[in-house]
Amino acid sequence: MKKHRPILFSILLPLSYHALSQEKYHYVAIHENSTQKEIISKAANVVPTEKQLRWQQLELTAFFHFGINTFTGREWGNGTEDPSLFNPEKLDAEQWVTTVKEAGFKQVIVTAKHHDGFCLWPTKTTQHSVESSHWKAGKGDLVKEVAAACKKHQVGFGLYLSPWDRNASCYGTAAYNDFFVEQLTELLTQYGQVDEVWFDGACGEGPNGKKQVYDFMRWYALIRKLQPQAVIAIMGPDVRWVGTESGKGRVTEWSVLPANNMDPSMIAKNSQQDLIYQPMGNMTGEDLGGRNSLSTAHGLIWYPAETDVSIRPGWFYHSAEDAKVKTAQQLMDIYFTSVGMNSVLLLNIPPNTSGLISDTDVRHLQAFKQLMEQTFANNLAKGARAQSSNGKNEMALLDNDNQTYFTTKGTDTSTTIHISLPAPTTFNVLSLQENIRIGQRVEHFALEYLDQQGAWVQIAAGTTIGYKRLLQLGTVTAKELRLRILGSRLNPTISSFGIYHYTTP
Ligand code: FUL
Repeated sequence: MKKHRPILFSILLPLSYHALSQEKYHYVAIHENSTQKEIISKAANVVPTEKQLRWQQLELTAFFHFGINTFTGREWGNGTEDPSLFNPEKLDAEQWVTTVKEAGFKQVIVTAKHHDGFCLWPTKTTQHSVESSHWKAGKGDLVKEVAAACKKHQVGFGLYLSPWDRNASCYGTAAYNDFFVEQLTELLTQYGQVDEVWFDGACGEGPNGKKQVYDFMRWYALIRKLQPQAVIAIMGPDVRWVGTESGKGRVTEWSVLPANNMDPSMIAKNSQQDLIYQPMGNMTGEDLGGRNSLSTAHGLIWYPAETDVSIRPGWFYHSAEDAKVKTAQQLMDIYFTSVGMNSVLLLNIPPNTSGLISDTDVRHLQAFKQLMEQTFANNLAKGARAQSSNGKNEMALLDNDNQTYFTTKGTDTSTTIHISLPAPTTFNVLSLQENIRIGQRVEHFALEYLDQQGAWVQIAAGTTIGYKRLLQLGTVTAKELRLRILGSRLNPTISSFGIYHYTTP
């Protein structure tokens, strides 16, 4: 019989969680003879690591795709581009960072090196960098400027370093791993704190191209040593690609997944597949962590989704796309289907050839921020009374603190919470949050309101909640509401209930 051993991270949470807690872990092994009930109960106790929790709470992060492609008009450079093309004369990294900060983004990720191999910092590993460009007479360091702007404005700082490198002559040989480790070491030691490292799964070499065996375990160990607070995303163990670049996440999004292919060493192994975007098997299914997928799991892991999407059709700036910048309303739609579907949004805003975020993008981001504020500034359920016959701590639902939570008595996995609003209220958005410090549990919920004839009418229904679930509903005006938790893996732990009114511009 195959033995599975809990790896790395078994932890016990503080006693305040005692009421519900059994042991909490970020990864747990499942033994072959486990019953479905045992598996589900284990899944309900898998929790994020501290860095995963911090990352999840950011909600909005920004991507800056910038590099030689900005000047060639390409999306994927082939590595032979002349560095002298790179000359963003008005480059202002503070403009990048303050633009996204003012729009509500809490962290940024800059493409230090994309697939073309051109490095945005002066590196000892190659001549193919800003050092060989005319920008600042070869004395510029873009990574440094972005890192400094982030530090100054207290925004998280992340790095994208493409594993696939079309310029490096050693790509395809064992020496490439040393080269890559040297690049990573420079980036992780010269620019202060790094909060996210993003390893892209893309590789367009094709069947007859170069084959590189990436030494992921070495890379992960280096990051853990040099920047232990950083999450490692996509081809990494902390954050998973949501499976699409459309901005639309999953209606049913579990952060706890079967770990058959997903303990850190397996992530590395599976990343060797030729499949673009599928480093860990099929990440595009409709429900990756539902009961069916768990029933054959050998282990369970907290592995949350990140939704990356660009504000423009391309990842890099192209003037031909200036009229195609997503509007505030489109960005709101994306917010609902990413953050509102238990994911973090990574929105790409590519700076232009002068080295600035274009006016249109700035305006649309400002309008998005306004819509967000208009919609979510006030929870319309504020001041309501909440009551459940088999629940406890109902008022935690409305206290605006996601560390406190409502839960059920005994071992109840379903409940009805009656919410009595102070006055008839018009709304069209429901917001729910689970306390993911305890785990992700809710499998099925519904919202009802009392109509004028005295009948309960269902206006919303959903499956998973996780860190946050937003549902857009038909507009209703009501005073009495019922939130029904219809199924949960263990006692549900709901930290927040909100209703809002979103008016599309
Ligand atoms: C993909 C890349 O190929 C795109 O160019 C872009 O960087 C996107 C975020 O990831 O895999």
